[in-house]
Parts: sequence; C-alpha cells; structure tokens
Amino acid sequence: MADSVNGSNGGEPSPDDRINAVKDAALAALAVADSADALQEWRNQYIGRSGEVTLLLRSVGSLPAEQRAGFGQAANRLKNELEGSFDTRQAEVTAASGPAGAIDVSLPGRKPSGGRLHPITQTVREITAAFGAMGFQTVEGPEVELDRYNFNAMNIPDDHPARDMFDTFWLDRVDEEGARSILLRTHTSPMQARVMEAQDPPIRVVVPGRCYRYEATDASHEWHFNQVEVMAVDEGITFADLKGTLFEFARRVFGPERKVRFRCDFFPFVEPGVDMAVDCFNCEGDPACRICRGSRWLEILGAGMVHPDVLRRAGYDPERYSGFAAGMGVERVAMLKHGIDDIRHFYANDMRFLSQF
Ligand code: FA5
Repeated sequence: MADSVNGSNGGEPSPDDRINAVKDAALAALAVADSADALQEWRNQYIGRSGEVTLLLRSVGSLPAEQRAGFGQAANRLKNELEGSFDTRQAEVTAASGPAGAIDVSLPGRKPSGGRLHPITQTVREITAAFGAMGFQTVEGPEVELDRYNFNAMNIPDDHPARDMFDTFWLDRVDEEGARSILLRTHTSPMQARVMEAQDPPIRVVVPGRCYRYEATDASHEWHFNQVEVMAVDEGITFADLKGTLFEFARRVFGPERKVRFRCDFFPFVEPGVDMAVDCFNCEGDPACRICRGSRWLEILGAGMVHPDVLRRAGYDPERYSGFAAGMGVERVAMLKHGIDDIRHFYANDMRFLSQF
C-alpha cells in the first residue's frame, strides 16, 4: 500500500490538511484578485519563490520518510493546479479591463488648466474699453523714447528741475553734443506730442503702455509699471470736459459707490494741473495702512489742461484749440478694483496670486 499522506501526527495538522488549507486560501484570494497588481501580489504569496506552495515543497525533507513521496506529489499537483487557475484568472481580469491601451470612459475627467490674461492686461483692456465707449481711440507708442519727446516736447527742457520728478533709466548712447538722448520712457505723456505731430484736431486718444522709473519699490511703487495716457484736443475743450470724462471713467471702472477726489497738482505740461485719487479700500484712515499711509486716498492719475506751449510746439494754435490730458497708473487701478495691498504681487509670477483673476 502506498504511503498515506493522511497520517495524523498528534495535534499537528496532517500533511493533507496543510495542502488543502493552502489550496482553499489560495483559490479564495485568487477569486477576488481583480487587477494586474493584485494578481502579482497573489502570485508572490502562493506560487512565487518564497510562496506558500514552494514552502510546502521545501518542507518535504522534514517529513517522516514514508510520507515524503505522497506529500511531494500532492504539493506538486497543487502547484500545477494553482498555476492553471492563475492563468485563467489573469485572462479574465485582462478581458474585463478592455483591450490594451483602451480608454477607461468611467474615469472622472481631468480639468485642463486654461491660460488667462495677466490681471494688468485685463485692467488695461477695461480702462481702454471705458474710454472707447466715450469715443476715444486706442494708440500705442515706443517704450524706448527720445529725450526730445519724453521731456522737451512736454515743456521740460534740459536742466529743468521737473526732470527730478522722473528718475530716469538712460540708454548708454549720446548724441553729437555728448548728451544722453535715449531713455526708457518715464511716462506715456510723450505720446501726446507724437499724436499731435501725426494728426490734426479733433483728437481723442488713449495710450496704454509700460513706463520705467529708477526708483525704490514699495507697496504702491514699482520700477516698471503701466500707464494709460488720455488726451482730447479740439476747439472749445474745457476743464469741465476733463472732470466729466474722468468722473465717468471712475464710475464705469470702480462703480458709483467709490469716492473720487480732485486736487491741484503741478505738471509742467498742463495748466492748470490736478491729480485724482480714489478712496482707499484697505483702511479706515489707519496711519499704518501700507497703501495710503492713513490718508484714505490712493492717487491714480495726474491730469490737466494741455499747456499752450505744448500745443504750440506741436504746431497747433492755442488760441483756437484747447485740450485736456491725463496719465493714470494701471497697477493702482487694479489694486483698488481687486483690493490688492501690494503692487509687487503683480510681477512676482506666483500662480497662486495670478490664478485668482
Ligand atoms: C505722470 O506720469 C504724468 N505724465 C501724468 C500726467 C499726464 C499729468 C497728463 C498731466 C497730464 P505721475 O508721475 O504722477 O505723473 O504718474 C501718474 C500716475 O502713474 C500716478 O498717479 C500713479 O498712478 C502712476 N505711477 C507713477 N509712478 C509709479 C510707480 N513707481 N509705480 C506705480 N505706479 C506709478
């Protein structure tokens, strides 16, 4: 009679029981393995090099001699059976997951991250659209400008103290007389002269563009920033037109509830000159406010009636024509509109900030 593998060894499970226990556990685990990863894990646990069936086979040597052959054959049969079951299950799992490379249409979609316009570009467009609705045409001009337009045409001759108002980045170039003649424009006002040179009245233009000033940065000052120049020249233009146009702009861009303040100011290219401020969104007059330093107002633009000398220099007769002009800071407008307390956020390229707009 062949050696029995059923022989009992006191309290120890019989060899047959050991094989059946591994078989039951392996088949139960295989039935619920439903992915390539789960199948691989199952294979390692049962039929891999350190798997439970392999351990059974390795344990043959420790059995009594009369049990070894029967146990070894039974363990080998189990190994073959589990390998077959594995192949079958693998085929089922592969079939259920669709053909290789197929798209799983049940997966939730991934939201594509769309690009958007920089908040300053959006604000420039909003400002030019507000003036566009009042009949102003948008034009652009050079960022690298001649001293002649940036200063002289604007009534700021060489050695005029007003040049100190604009800390200038000069280009490393001199004219025949050895004077520096090219600069990064400090304001968009030189376009007043360029537009007047190029066309006859009536003029209604807005000029958006980058400006540069060699000055220290703080919460409301950048060394490069954007302005929008506004200019209207025609017969009979008065200060009331200037005020009405700028009030209407503020109403359109900031809403009717925001307060606007006009004050006298000096710019050599206008007479009279004013500046316009909008009430600070950030504080109740707190002297520690980083934006307005407790003044409650944030200045957004300088303006005034175009100086007769500027008109004359452009070839216009100041007896016949008059005009108003304004130059506003786009970043300041964006800060007030969106409640941003530091101008430097706009150019720090931090997506957490930029993606809010
Ligand atoms: C000028 O630049 C004049 N050209 C404005 C003007 C135009 C007056 C037409 C009269 C007629 P000002 O230096 O004040 O003026 O600048 C105008 C606006 O630009 C300021 O009110 C402010 O909003 C913005 N601005 C000026 N300097 C900076 C800066 N460093 N950073 C951010 N914004 C600035």
